[in-house]
Amino acid sequence: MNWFAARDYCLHARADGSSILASVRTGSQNDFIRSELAGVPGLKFWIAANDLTAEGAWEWDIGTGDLVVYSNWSNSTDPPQPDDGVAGTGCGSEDCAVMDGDDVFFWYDEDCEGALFEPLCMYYP
Ligand SMILES: [Ca+2]
Ligand SMILES: [Ca+2]
Repeated sequence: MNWFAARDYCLHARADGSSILASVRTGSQNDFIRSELAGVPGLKFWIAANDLTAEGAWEWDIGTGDLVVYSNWSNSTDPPQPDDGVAGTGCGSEDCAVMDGDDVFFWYDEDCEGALFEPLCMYYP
């Protein structure tokens, strides 16, 4: 599903509304998720980070100003992420973040509407 569908999916994943598309705010949270996802290499998972409101201003939900402070973008590709798709097909911007199982779950920006990945939901009590 695309990022918008993943966001909606997670919002409705629990009847009591206690679920959202995952935000990853600390290195320890990131490490925990990476260890949990280690069994499914090759898949990509949408997380909540996006720069839909203003290019380059990454936030944890659209238009909230809840800015991404901790991040774990991939440096192993040329150019480093996020690249807004500059090195890709050139057919659109990349404004939503995935944890990429092809690169040990480093973060990449991808096309929010055109790219189809798995939702990574976060539950809280
Ligand atoms: Ca972007
Ligand atoms: Ca990218």
